[in-house]
Parts: sequence; C-alpha cells; structure tokens
Amino acid sequence: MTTFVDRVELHVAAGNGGHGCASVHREKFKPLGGPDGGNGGRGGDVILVVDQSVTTLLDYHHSPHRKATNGKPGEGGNRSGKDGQDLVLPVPDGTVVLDKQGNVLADLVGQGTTYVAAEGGRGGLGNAALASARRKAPGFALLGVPGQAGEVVLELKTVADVALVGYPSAGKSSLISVLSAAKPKIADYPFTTLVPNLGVVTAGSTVYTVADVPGLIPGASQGRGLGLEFLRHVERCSVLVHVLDTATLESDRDPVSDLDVIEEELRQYGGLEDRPRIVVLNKVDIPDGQDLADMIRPDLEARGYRVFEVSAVAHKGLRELSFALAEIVAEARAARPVEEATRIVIRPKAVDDAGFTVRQDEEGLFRVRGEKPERWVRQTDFNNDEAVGYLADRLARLGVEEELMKAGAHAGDGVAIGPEDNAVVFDWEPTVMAGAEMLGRRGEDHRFEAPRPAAQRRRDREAERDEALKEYEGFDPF
Ligand SMILES: Nc1nc2c(ncn2[C@@H]2O[C@H](COP(=O)(O)OP(=O)(O)OP(=O)(O)O)[C@@H](O)[C@H]2O)c(=O)[nH]1
Ligand SMILES: [Mg+2]
Repeated sequence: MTTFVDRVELHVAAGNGGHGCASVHREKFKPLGGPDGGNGGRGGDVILVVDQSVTTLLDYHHSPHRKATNGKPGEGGNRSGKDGQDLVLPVPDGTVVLDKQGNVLADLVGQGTTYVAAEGGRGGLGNAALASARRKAPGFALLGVPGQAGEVVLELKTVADVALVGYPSAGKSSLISVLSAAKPKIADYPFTTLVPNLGVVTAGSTVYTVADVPGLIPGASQGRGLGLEFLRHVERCSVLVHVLDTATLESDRDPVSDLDVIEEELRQYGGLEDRPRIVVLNKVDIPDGQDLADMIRPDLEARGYRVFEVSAVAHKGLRELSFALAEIVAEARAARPVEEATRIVIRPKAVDDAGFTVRQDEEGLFRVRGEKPERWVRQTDFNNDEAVGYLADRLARLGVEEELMKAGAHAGDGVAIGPEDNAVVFDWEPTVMAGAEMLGRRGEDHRFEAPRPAAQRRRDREAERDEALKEYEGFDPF
C-alpha cells in the first residue's frame, strides 16, 4: 500500500545574510587606499510552490528539516559575497499552510502558486558601501541578518469537485472506478478505503474530479471508525453525493436512516451546510435493492433530494449521474469568481517598519520592539566600538533615545531590544550604547506573517542601503 501523508510539520530555515567586510585597500609602496570591503550576500529563501505533479506531502514527512543556503561574506577588493540559493519546495495542489497554533497562513491552490515560508536575511553592508564624504574610512561593516526560521504545518486538502460520502461498503470506491479511469481498491469488507481516492470524470464538455472519503459510521465525529479526519478533503468540493447502500445485510440499517446518520456527522464536522447534495441509491442490480429503492425514493424526493438509482457493478444509471454532476459542477464554477490565469504569488501583509514601541516591564527593563531597531541590532558587531556608535546613531535618529527618555529611562538602566526570548540587552548610556550583550539565540525569528515577494524584497534591500548611507552621511561619532 502506498503511504498517504496529508499533514506534516515542516521546519524551515532561510539562509543567513553574509557579513559585510571591513577592509582597507593596500598596495606595496603606496599609501593606504580607501575602504574596499564588499557587501555580504543575502540568504536564500525557503519557498513553497504548487506543483501539480506532486500528490502527497510524503517527502516532507521523511525529511522535515529544510534549509536554504547562507549568503557569503563580502571580501576585500570590493568583492560582494554570493547570495544564498533559494530553496524551492514543490507541494501538491491544495496544500494549506498553517502556523503551529492552527492559523491559516496561505491556501495554495493552482499550479505555480507560491508562498515564501521563510525569508533569507539581508547581507551586511561592507565598509566600502558605508564610506562617505564625512567618513572616508569606516572601520566596521554591518553583520548579515539571520534568516527566518521556524515551523509551519502543511495540510493537504484535496481539490475535488465532487465528494462521495457514505457508510463503509456503500460502493463509493466502486463508483469512482466506473465513473473514471481511477482504480481504487474495492472489497466487501468495511474501511477498504483508508485514504481518499481521486478520479477524473469527463461528461460532455465538462471535466471534473471526484473524491471518495473513507467510510463514515455513527459517532465518526467522536473518532469512531476512521473518524472525520478525512472530511477536510471534501471541504473544497462543489457537491456532496450521498452514496446509499440499498442492499445492506445489516438488519438495523436502511438507506434513509443511513442518510440521517451521515448528515448528522457532517453537521458535527461543520462548514459543509451550503454544499448542494444529491442522493445515489447504489446496488439496484440486486432485486431486493431495486425494491427498496422504489420504496424510499418518494420519501427522499419529498425531502428535496435529487435521487439517482445506479449500479456500479452492472453499470446502470451512471451516464445520468455523471451528466447531472457535470451540470452542478459547471454551475458552481460559473458562480465562482474567475481564477487568475497567471501564477498567483501570495502577497504578504505590509511590514510595519516605521514604528517602534517602548515600554517598561515588571522587572524595570525598558523593552524596545520594532522592525528596524531589531534588525539594526542584529546587524551590529558589538566588539567594534565604531559599529556600536553607528547603531546608537541610527537608534537616536529614529527617536528611540527620546522615547526612552520620555518613558523615564536613566543612564545605566537596562534596555532590551527585540522579542522576549531573543533580545539584546544594554546598559543604557544616552547617545552611546555600549556594553551590549547578546541574549537568547540567534536565528529564531518568527515573522512568518510577513514574507515579501522577491521584487519587493529587492526594493527593500536597496532602500535599506540608501537609508544606511543617508544616516551614515550625517553621522560623526567624534
Ligand atoms: N451488487 C453490487 N455490489 C456492489 C455495487 N457497488 C459496490 N458493490 C460491492 O460492495 C462492496 C464494497 O464496495 P466498495 O466500493 O469497496 O465500497 P466503499 O464505499 O468504497 O467502502 P469503504 O472503502 O470501506 O468505505 C464491494 O464488494 C463491491 O463489489 C453494486 O452496484 N452492486
Ligand atoms: Mg472505498
């Protein structure tokens, strides 16, 4: 049996940015030349892309840790470090990306749909890029920023137009096998189907997909049988088909009460109320089955169901059924907004990069949060006074010092920049922040909510460089 994996926890790590280089041009018998330290390369992204030839998440089940490569450090002689390589991970159509709390980050439907799961860190500027008219020879460079890293959960929700639901052995897989070219396993014992089967049906000019779901029994919502776990595969369907067994040998069952039981389980699962339903009375090749079908048909129709009598084994009533399904699917498609023909890139939320916040926590520590201050801190080589001075100047320019003052901070008070578990803590010295100490681990950055498309990231990187240069122009630590 092939293994079917429809939920995995994936650990992704983007590449770190390479460090910028601080170097001074040297030549024999010549005075020292200008700064010639190159920039670090950016870290590679981890990118999920829908590939319709991929049908399971099995690969990620086997190797759930994926890392893009780091950017290379800049070098002397104005040599930039190479960018890290993006890691492109193909995922099946219909993959849903969630965070560990179960919040949906992206729903990847359609060939080529892309999601940046972890963004590579920026490379640090080298001292050549940091040089200016005022600072002819900066003795420092910026560090590369660690890439984003963390867990995402991938869930596969099959993209099928029609979903077959019903008791075990009602004949769901048999129906798929005669409506389409798919050859699912069929047998006379319950729970033959352990994972959804998918078949492609052509009826006239309409092509649609049909999926079955492992059989449901009373109490499935409480985990009886195989439970409702697999119903997520029918969430995207346009129409639900109740496959009812007219020839069951179990004395306490009949098609109508079977229908009630399945409906109750669907209700417990929730979210499928709006889907149109039709009823298929299967196994009418058996005389008793045909008699029962004749008997209950009016009852079902009175409830508003369209009823189809079929036999998967005798190939009876299949044409009517497949054309009726095609009609419902076509209607549902027409009612849906036109899908973009081109590949869809999941647009991230705008990054809040303008602001920052300052607050004093219970221990009296002043906590600074904000995209820029946090990044700047990561770019700073705290062993280099000039680099620390540059950071202090950037923070002062953004207004962080002023806000600290307003919040009541005094020289010598503790200031922490960054998230609780990964902050850099200083003893605050207004305008000169020295004695910095890295606390927490690097590279654990949970900002999955804000990946940016490649073009935007490139623009941001360029803006960052300009901004750094602008700041640097007006900066005189002495
Ligand atoms: N006589 C008759 N038997 C049928 C018909 N359709 C299916 N069966 C038989 O019913 C049994 C169950 O069929 P499956 O297609 O495996 O049923 P299922 O609904 O997929 O069952 P699970 O996968 O266990 O949920 C098999 O022995 C089939 O041969 C039919 O139209 N007539
Ligand atoms: Mg089956």
